[in-house]
Amino acid sequence: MLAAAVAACGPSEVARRTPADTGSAAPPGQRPGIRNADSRADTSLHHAMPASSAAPGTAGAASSVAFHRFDPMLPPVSAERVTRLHFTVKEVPLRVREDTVVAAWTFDGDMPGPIVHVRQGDTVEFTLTNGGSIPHSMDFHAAQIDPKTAFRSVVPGQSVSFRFTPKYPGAFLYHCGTAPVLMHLGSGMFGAIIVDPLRPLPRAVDLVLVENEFYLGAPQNGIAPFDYTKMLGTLPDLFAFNGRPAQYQAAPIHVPHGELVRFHVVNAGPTHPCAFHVVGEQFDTVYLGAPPASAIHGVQTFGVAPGGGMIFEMRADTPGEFLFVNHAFGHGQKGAIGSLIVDG
Ligand SMILES: [Cu+2]
Repeated sequence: MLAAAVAACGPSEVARRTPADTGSAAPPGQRPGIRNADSRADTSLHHAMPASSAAPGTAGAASSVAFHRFDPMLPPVSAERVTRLHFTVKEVPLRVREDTVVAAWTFDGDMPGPIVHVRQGDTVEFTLTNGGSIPHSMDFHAAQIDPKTAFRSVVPGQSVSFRFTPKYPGAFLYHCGTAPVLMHLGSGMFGAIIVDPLRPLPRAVDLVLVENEFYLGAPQNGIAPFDYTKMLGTLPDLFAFNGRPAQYQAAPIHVPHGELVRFHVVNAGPTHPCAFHVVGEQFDTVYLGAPPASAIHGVQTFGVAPGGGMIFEMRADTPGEFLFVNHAFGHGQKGAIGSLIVDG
């Protein structure tokens, strides 16, 4: 029943439905061959980068790009203790609102990328293949690993592989770390990896919300590029949970009354914190660190730092419609808002 209430639209479906051709208009200075062999150490080189926007899609592609609601349900954790992941970088146009198509840089064709769900102590064997037009990389915040090797950038057509074992449970960000990170992270290259503790948390309706900001330039052929100068200015045009501003107001998330609801909130930023709050409720539990440790109770609002993730639990005392918001309301008003309907 719950599954039926939440629109089924996994990232892989989106990838199939969106045009893969992104054209060849990558901005000057972001071609293969630029100095970005290491994903973090060369971040300081952003001064040398042009204040440019993302590559637009092919001419006329915008009208053929359909809107898809992003499924916020956490997929089940595998019974296998080794998780093999193979992501492909795709630079694709994405419709994020009825009137807005953006030139996104993505993992597997959607923004955010696929939700990954593993267990503490599992082994993650990861491969990234660069199907884009410029170098890209992958940085898992759930990993403790030599970043210079694992998180290195790869040029188009090549792959990088590494493995890691999540040491702590929690809700973690992953993102492209290629310089300038602000541009890559800010153009759609992010997602969530949820790591369960060895002893599972109480049964709940598990939801994943990844917040991000949009800094957009003037549309070209109906497709808005991401604007690096605006990113540096840190005044976003839009915010979203799971890549589409206010998508869960248009199509709310339904849960049965009496169920524990667990929000795994990851903040991709790239710059602003998320003051997570549910109107008409309080969080029974917020885990400040690796759950189930560091739990606090009776919380109205709690901040999720950019680059961070927090787990929030609530059981609605009454059926009704509960808005979940970034209570930094200038940001909530720009799209970091959604509706949770607790059915009676
Ligand atoms: Cu990238």
